[in-house]
Amino acid sequence: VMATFEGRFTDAQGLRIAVVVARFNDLVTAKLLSGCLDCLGRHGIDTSAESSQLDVAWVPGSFELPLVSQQLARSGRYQVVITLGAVIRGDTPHFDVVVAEASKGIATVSRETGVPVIFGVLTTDTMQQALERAGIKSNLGWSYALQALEMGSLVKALPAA
Ligand code: INI
Repeated sequence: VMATFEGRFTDAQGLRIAVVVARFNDLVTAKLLSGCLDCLGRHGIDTSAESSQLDVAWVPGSFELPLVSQQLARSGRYQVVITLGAVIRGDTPHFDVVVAEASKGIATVSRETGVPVIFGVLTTDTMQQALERAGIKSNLGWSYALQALEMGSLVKALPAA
C-alpha cells in the first residue's frame, strides 16, 4: 500500500535540537531566538537552563553558520539544527557574498550529514524589514521552530537512508 510520510508538531519526546545564532544584527537575531524558543517550549521541548534537549551556540555572523552547524550535526547528538541570522542589504555588495555562503553552506551541511538544518536567515533590504519579521509584526523565529519540529519528525518517520 502507498505510504504517506509527514512530520508532526507533537513529536518533541526524545528530540534533541541545536540552535546556532549569529551575533551580527543581534537586535534582530536575539528576537528570532526568543520567538523560536517560545514556540519550541509550547510544543513540548524542554527549554529550561537544565534542558538536555536543547543547546544554543553563538557565532559571529551568518557566514559562520555552516561550519558550526556542521560540527553540531556531525556530533550525532541532535536530530535537527536551526540556524538563525539576519543579513541586511543596506548598500553593501558584501550582502550577496554572505547570503550565498550561508545558504549554500547550510544546504550542503544538511544534505551531507542527513541532519535537517533549518535555514533561519532573514535577508532584507532594511533593518526595518528585518525587525518586522523578528517581532514588530510576525516573528519568523516561531516558523523556524515549527519547521524544525516538522523535519525532525518527518526524518524519523522516513525509511532509514
Ligand atoms: N553577517 C550577518 O549575519 N549579517 C550581515 O548583515 C552581515 N554584513 O552585512 O556584513 C554579516 N557579516 C559578517 C559575516 O557574517 C562574518 O561574520 C564575517 O565576515 C567574518 O567571517
